[in-house]
Amino acid sequence: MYWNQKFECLPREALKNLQLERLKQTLERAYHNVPHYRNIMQQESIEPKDLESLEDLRKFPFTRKQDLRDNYPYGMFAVSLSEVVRIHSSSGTTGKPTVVGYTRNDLNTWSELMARALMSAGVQKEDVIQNAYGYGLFTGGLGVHYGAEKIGASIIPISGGNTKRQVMIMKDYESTILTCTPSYALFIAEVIKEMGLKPADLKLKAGLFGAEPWSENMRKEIEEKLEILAIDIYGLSEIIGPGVAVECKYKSGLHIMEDHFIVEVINPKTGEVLPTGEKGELVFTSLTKEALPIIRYRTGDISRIINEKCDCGRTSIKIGRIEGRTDDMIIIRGVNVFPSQIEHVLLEIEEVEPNYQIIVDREGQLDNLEVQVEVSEKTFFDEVKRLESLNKKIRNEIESLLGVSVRVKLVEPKTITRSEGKAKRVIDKRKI
Ligand code: DLL
Repeated sequence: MYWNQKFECLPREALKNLQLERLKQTLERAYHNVPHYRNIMQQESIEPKDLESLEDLRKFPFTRKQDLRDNYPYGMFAVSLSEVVRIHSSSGTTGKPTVVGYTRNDLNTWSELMARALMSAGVQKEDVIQNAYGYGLFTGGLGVHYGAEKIGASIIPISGGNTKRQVMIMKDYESTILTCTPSYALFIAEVIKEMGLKPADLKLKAGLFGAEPWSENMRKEIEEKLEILAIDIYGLSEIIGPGVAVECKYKSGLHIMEDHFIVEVINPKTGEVLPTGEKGELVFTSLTKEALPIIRYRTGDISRIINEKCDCGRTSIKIGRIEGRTDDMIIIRGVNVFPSQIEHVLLEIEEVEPNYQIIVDREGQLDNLEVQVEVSEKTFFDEVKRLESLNKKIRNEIESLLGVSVRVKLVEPKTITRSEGKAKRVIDKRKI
């Protein structure tokens, strides 16, 4: 099902031509209206007119989150505030937030992309969407909201939190689609069970989950526990919000909305563009944005490009699931560790739940890695022997995958704090 078949299935040649034309306009817009872009291009002795082909994009300098911070709040805008009709921002963990603005046309584009994303997951006019992404400065809530209205589906703007009420509304209003972070979807599944309900008592059939890293095993858990199709949706506020890329029902990568964004994958250390298929940092360039044109934005997200024909008929290239971030990589005694690797191991083990936390600390000169994970309710907490062997099994598997020693702490069900938005998986207590 397509929202906009013409653009979603544009032949590659036509798509490339469109990208080139739009890229030229974007570079001009950025150069002439944003001092930051003009300065860095001048420093690198490059100008928009030096771009003759799409490949020439790699000659242009990157944009980093720090650039948005340095130009806080509105310095990266290419239009005056009188043309801006919406402002969002993302908090991040350190420093000033990143502020992003949208013109009326930008909002139309974003709604269009979200309409495509929702339809790619099978959403239709008749559907009732329970939108449990947070409404507010975060782009998740309003992003989904406008896309849903564009399609003409019924949207319930419930936002995150108050999980019992979520479940009551889900049942009584007969929600068919759930949109929220994957960790919150699992929490909702837990509360459904606690309230004595089963998936069959609900009308839910699919969900679009994103805004935080999750794994294939976590998808399996969500699909089994809620008896739905779970679709991965990706995006970031600096680029537009949710709707930069989304899976179709074949779940074999996330289709990039290539008529609006160009994606590159680079080596995060050298900045060099990597050949198709190699894993590296995603870099996006916007092609149609007016208020905040963005050139070669370094996302910090790690993935790879999948250039294969998709059975759904969309012609875009895809990216693989986000495998981690360049900045959430933890270095334990010199070994690079991604939380997603630990999640992968944990979710392969039947006796534990997908609720975990990774704690890094330092004793003297030595880094300690501790993984706290909840055992499932079926696993009796008083059977010491069984717990010991479970602990050992998890430890062995993590150690053989990562090559670093780890302490595993099994905790009782429901003791790890649940998140209603983005889950915080890693607590780094080291003071380095
Ligand atoms: O999280 C936008 C969004 C809302 C996407 C709702 C999907 C659904 P930010 O708050 O700016 O925007 O955070 C962006 O979240 O760089 C990734 O690290 C992470 N992220 C987003 N989607 C995914 C995903 C929104 N599907 C940052 N898988 C990004 C893994 C994701 N990580």
